[in-house]
Amino acid sequence: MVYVEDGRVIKVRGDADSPISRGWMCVKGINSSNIANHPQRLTVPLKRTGGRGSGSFKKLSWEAAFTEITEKLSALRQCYGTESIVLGQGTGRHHYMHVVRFANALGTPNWYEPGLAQCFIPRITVSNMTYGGFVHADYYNKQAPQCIIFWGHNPLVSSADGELAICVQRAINTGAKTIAVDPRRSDTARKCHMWLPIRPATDAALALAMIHVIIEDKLYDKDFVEQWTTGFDELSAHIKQYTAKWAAQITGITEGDIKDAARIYATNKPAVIDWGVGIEQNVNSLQTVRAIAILRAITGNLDVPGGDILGMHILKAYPTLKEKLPQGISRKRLGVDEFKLLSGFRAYMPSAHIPAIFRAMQTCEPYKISALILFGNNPLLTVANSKKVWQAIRELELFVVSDLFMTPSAYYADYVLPAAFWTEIEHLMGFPLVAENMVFAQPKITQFHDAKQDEFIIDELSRRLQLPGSHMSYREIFDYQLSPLSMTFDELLKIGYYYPEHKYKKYIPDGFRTPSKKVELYSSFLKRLNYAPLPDYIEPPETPVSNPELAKEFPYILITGGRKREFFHSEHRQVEGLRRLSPYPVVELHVKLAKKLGIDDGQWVAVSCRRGEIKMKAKLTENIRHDVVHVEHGWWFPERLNDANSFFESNANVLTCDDAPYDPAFGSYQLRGLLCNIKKF
Ligand SMILES: Nc1nc2c(c(=O)[nH]1)N[C@H]1C(S)=C(S)[C@@H](COP(=O)(O)OP(=O)(O)OC[C@H]3O[C@@H](n4cnc5c(=O)[nH]c(N)nc54)[C@H](O)[C@@H]3O)O[C@H]1N2
Ligand SMILES: Nc1nc2c(c(=O)[nH]1)N[C@H]1C(S)=C(S)[C@@H](COP(=O)(O)OP(=O)(O)OC[C@H]3O[C@@H](n4cnc5c(=O)[nH]c(N)nc54)[C@H](O)[C@@H]3O)O[C@H]1N2
Ligand SMILES: [Mo]
Repeated sequence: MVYVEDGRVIKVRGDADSPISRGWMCVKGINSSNIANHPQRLTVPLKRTGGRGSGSFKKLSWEAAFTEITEKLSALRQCYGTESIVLGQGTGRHHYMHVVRFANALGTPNWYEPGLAQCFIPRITVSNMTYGGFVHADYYNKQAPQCIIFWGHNPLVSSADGELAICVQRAINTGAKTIAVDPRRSDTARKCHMWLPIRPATDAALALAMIHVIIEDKLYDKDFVEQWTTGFDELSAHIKQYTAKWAAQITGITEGDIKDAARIYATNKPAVIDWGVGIEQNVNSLQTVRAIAILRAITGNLDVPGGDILGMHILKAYPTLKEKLPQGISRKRLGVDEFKLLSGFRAYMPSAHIPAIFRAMQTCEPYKISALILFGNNPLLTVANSKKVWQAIRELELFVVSDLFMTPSAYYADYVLPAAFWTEIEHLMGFPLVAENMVFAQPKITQFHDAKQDEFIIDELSRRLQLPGSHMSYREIFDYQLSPLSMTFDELLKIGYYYPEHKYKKYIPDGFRTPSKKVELYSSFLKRLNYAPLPDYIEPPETPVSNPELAKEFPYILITGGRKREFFHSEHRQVEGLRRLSPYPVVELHVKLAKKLGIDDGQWVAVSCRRGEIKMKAKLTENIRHDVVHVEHGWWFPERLNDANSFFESNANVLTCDDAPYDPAFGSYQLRGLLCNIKKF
C-alpha cells in the first residue's frame, strides 16, 4: 500500500489482502519512502567532464544523452564489431529480460549478471535437465511440508526468489522437522531442530552420502523411482563409494548426523529441500546442485502437495529475440567453448563469463571490449576481484551506467542515467521466479524528477539504433506474456494479481519435460556435453586440505555475503533508516577463535587472503564453525564517494577469486570457501 502526497511517496506498508505476504513487509520495504525521496538520488542524466574517477559531471538532457550514446555505440560497433559492446545488469530486477532482449537485438553475445554462474543458473539449469522444469518449496498451499532442509540458504533473512520469509516462517510453525546445512547457525538455522555445520564448499560430499544412506537403507520411493526415473541402477552402483564415513571426514559433520539427516528427510513426507546460493559459489556448483536435486527425486517429493513443486508457467516466455543473434556472433561469446552451461549453445540463457569480460577489457584478448552499458549493477562491489574490475573499466571507450544513485562503479562512467524506483515503474511479475505460479501487475504511482524506467531507456536506444524488435514497447510485451490468460496488462492492473489454483503431479500423464520423459538421475545431456553424468565431489582448490602450505599463512576458511535484512547487496548504505541498523561492515567469527587471536567484540580487524586485505568490525558469536570467518559483502561508504580508496576498504570482493579453476560447466568462481587470516589492527 503506497501512500502518496503531492506526487511523493510518503509511506509504504504491507497489504493485508495480499495472498502471499498477508500484510508482512521487510525493513527495506518499510523504508521505501526514504529511498524514493533520498536527497542523493540521481535526478537527471549526467556526463563526465573531468578525467575518469575525477567525479566531475555535468547535467545533460535525455535527448542529448540518447543522441550521444547511440552515436557512440554505432561508431564502436562499426569499428570493433558488436561483440566489443558488453551489456551488464544486476540481479533479477524488473528489467532483467529486457536487457537480454537488448543484447540480442543489438547483436552482442556478451551480456552478464553477477549472479548467474554464482547464483541461480546452476539451480535452474540442473532442475531443467533433471526434472524438465524448475522446482521450489510448496509453502503456499494447504498441505505444509513435514520436513524442510535449508541448504546453504537463509530465507528468513533473504526472502529469495520465492521463499518469502513470512511464508517460510509459517511453514516452520506448522511443526515440520527442520534441518539447516550451513557453516553458520543463521537466523533460519537457529529455528531448526538440527544444524549441520558443514565445512564450506563441501556440500556435494554431504549430498552424495545422504543419497548413499537412503539407497542402502532402502528408504527411497520405489514406485516413483521405478515408474518415473532413469539411471537408478547406474546411480546405485556409483554411490557405493560415498559412505557417510567418507563424507564425515570431508564435511566435518559426524557420521551419525549425516545418517540421521538422510533418514529424517526420507521418512517425513512431504519434504522439501529449500536450497540457496550457498551451494553455488564454488567450483563444484554443478555437481553439488545435481546431487541435491537427485535427493528430491529418489524420495518421491517432486510435484506433490507440500513437496518441491514444478512451476505452472502461467505467463508466456519473455520474447528475448534470441533468434535474432546470428550463430556466427554467438560463437564469439566469451566462455562459449569452456563453460557450456553458462555461455554455450545449450545453456538455459547464454551469457558471457565474467572473468573473461574484465580480462578482455584489460588485455584485448581474445578481442577488444570497447563499451560497457550497465543497468543496475555495481561490479566494483559485486564481482569477484574488485581491483581487477577497477583497472579494467578504466580502459573502456564508452561506459554508461543506469542507477538510482551514484555508485563507486558509476563514478567511473562517461554517462550516468537516473533510473526509476519501483513506485515509478510499470511491471508484470511472475512469482516465484522462474516458476510463475501467480502473476502480479504493478502500476506506476509516482514520478521522481527526470528518472526513467530502464525498459524505457532500452526501448529508446533500440528505436534510435533501429534494432530488430524496437517497434514493440515493453508494455506490448506484457500484453504478449499475458495472452494465455486472455487478459491485457491494463486489465490485470485493475485486479492487481492473478493466482490460479495449483496443479500437482503435472507429469501425469505425459511425463516430465526431459528427453526420456522421466527424471534423469543419470544425465545423458551432461554426458553428451562431456561433463560427469553422475555427481561427484572434488576438493576445492584453496582449502586446508588441498593447499596446506597456503593454510599456514591463511589458516581460516572465508565465506562472504550472507544476506542482511537491511541491505540489498551494495545498496542502501546511504539510507539512514537502514544504515542505522547496521552502521559498519562486520566480520563474524567464533568466540573461541577470537579469544585465541586476542580479538574483542566490536574491534576493527584486518581480514586478509593471498589477494588482498580489508577492514571490518569483529562480531563474536557462538553460531559459526570455529574455523570459519564470515564477511559481509557490498560495503562502501556513500559519505566518502570522493575517496576511491574507500571503495576497497571493506569490500569483500577484494578477497574473492576470479581466477581458474572454475566450475567446469558454469564457470562459477569462488566467493565462499577460500583461505584467509584475521588479525587485530
Ligand atoms: N563476495 C560476494 N559477492 C557477491 C555475492 C556474495 O554472496 N558474496 N553475491 C552475488 C550475487 S548472488 C548477486 S545476485 C550479485 C548482485 O549484484 P548487483 O545486482 O550488482 O548488486 P546490487 O548492489 O544489488 O545492485 C547494483 C545496483 O543496482 C541499483 N538499482 C537498484 N534498482 C534499480 C533499478 O530498478 N534500475 C537500475 N538501473 N538500477 C537499480 C542499485 O542502486 C545498485 O547500485 O552480487 C554477487 N556478489
Ligand atoms: N536482504 C537481502 N535479501 C536478499 C539479498 C540481499 O542482498 N539482501 N540478495 C538476494 C540474492 S541476489 C540472493 S542470491 C539471495 C541469497 O539468499 P540465500 O540463498 O539465503 O543466501 P545467503 O544469505 O547469501 O547465504 C545463505 C547461507 O549460506 C551459508 N553458506 C556460506 N557458504 C556455504 C557453503 O559452502 N555451504 C553451505 N551449505 N552454506 C554456506 C551462509 O552462512 C548463509 O547463512 O538473497 C536475495 N535476498
Ligand atoms: Mo543472487
